[in-house]
Amino acid sequence: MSRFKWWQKVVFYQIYPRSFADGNRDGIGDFLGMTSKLDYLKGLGVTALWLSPHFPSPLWDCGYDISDYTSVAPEYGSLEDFNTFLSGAHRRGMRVILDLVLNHTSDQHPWFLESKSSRDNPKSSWYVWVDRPPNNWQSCFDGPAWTYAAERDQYYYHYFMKQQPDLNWHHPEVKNAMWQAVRFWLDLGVDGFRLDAVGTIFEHPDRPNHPVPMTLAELRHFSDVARTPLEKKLVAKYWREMFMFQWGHPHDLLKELRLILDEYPGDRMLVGEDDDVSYQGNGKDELSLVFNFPLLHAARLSPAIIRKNQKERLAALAQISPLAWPCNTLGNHDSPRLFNHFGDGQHDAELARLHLALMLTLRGTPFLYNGEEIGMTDFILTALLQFRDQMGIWYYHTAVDDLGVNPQLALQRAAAMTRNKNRTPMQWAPLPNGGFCPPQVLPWLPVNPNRTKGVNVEDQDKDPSSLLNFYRRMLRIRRASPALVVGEYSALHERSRSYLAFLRYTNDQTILVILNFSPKMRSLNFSELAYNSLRMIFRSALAAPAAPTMDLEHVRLAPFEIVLIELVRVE
Ligand code: TEU
Ligand code: CA
Repeated sequence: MSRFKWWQKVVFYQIYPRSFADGNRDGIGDFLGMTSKLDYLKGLGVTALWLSPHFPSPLWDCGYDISDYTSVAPEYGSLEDFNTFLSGAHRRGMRVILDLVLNHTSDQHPWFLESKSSRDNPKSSWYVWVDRPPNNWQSCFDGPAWTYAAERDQYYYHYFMKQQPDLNWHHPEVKNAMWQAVRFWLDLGVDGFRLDAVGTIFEHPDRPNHPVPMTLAELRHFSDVARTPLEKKLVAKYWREMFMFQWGHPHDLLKELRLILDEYPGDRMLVGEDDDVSYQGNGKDELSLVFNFPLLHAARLSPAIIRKNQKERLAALAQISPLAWPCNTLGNHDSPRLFNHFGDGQHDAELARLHLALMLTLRGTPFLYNGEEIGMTDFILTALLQFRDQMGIWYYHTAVDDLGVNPQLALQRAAAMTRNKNRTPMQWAPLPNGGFCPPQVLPWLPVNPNRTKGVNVEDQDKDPSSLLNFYRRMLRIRRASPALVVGEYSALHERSRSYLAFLRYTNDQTILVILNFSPKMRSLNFSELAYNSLRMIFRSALAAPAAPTMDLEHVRLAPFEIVLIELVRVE
């Protein structure tokens, strides 16, 4: 496996710093807390960490509105605390990448405050200023994309919230300033970056109107009320078209960034928050990875949908370059939590195990999201005062004030669409605040009540049959199986609608992966496969049907069972 880069062999784990571990007991996660959990992460078996932004921020977008790119938000600790965390992770053989938000800064960043102050200061064109809105562009968060600044009697552009003004990346000084920030963290030894919203960095130069006959608020409302297949199809079309002129492909910029990282030792890596494989360039001159978002955004995970997704993704990557590497994920800080999103309300515990097995057996680098290992679920807030995601607060007020939606209904809709639900504090113990912070301290978001119903690390740590111990076991199996880490993929039994079967293979190892997505027992025949002997690596059904001898002609699968068999060929 030595010919592969470290980021092709690791399992990433996304930490949302504000919600992971509170070391100074103020209800907000911090580096002290994160450092105290490095042994937990090592024991879990993840080998690379992605931190959502830890930089100073006014928190309009929970930290994705940055007011200082080369510092640590005081509530998360000091730069020294960051270095303690980084060296602690490296000492345990774990890599660390940071979140790099290139498209925009906070409107409280000194760069914007200066730019906004007049029309002729040194930073006046570091952002996108116009005399009046040239088009109907919308922000994806809060209404029109052009906001007025009285100080210079002009409007500035923002793809996201008005508190997140877009940088003008055509300006060479913007690039130099941001590359300095990149070098600051690379010099400290970080192993790479997750590039936030790379597609929004450049907009269409002619700034044409989008063709959708409604505003963002009306489209969000239409998304909520759409019922017929035609309406739902129109919703999807409108979401695609509303922002189509506000996205671009910054390939040249990313090539420049890649060259900076390549100056440093240790194969520093870049993963883009996008699913367009063209960002992987020729396999080594742009991004190392992009996410397989089509799988994350699938309506449900069925064998047929997964098979089609893999066929398309692997073909698209192969077309880019034999070096282009896949990357799969089923959850992050923006998406509903995997456990309920891809559960069916009846077999959620079995499906959570099946979906993890899928992430760890598909070809490519898996990204896990903190809390999924204990089956954390979305927590739907019931009071606007609890909201921390402005996207939801804006939607509530717009729905009530502009669209006349009933306040109770608007609150339900806003709570369902916002990202508070999948960002609640990590549940460490069956305690009042889930062991995240002391009982008398108010956490920045409420802790999901299911913390006392077994959804916590402490209870699951001592239960051999818990999801947490299943994650630990599956991660250990993957680490010990080169074919699962770097092997090729080939689908089997492609017409099956109830189970997924495929091979992962290298020159030295072949593993048959079988995932039963149905609640029914199966008896399968894989006699078409050539082998001399078999080695059962793992099967998840403890009460698996006792097979007289294990042969591939009669593979009995229990409901939702995971089976990994090594096919040994003795030449
Ligand atoms: O998200 C970019 C992006 O895709 C969002 O428009 C996403 O669709 C939205 O969060 C609704 O799900 C990145 C970050 O992941 C997100 O947390 C930030 O809010 C956003 O950029 C702005 O930095
Ligand atoms: Ca932009």
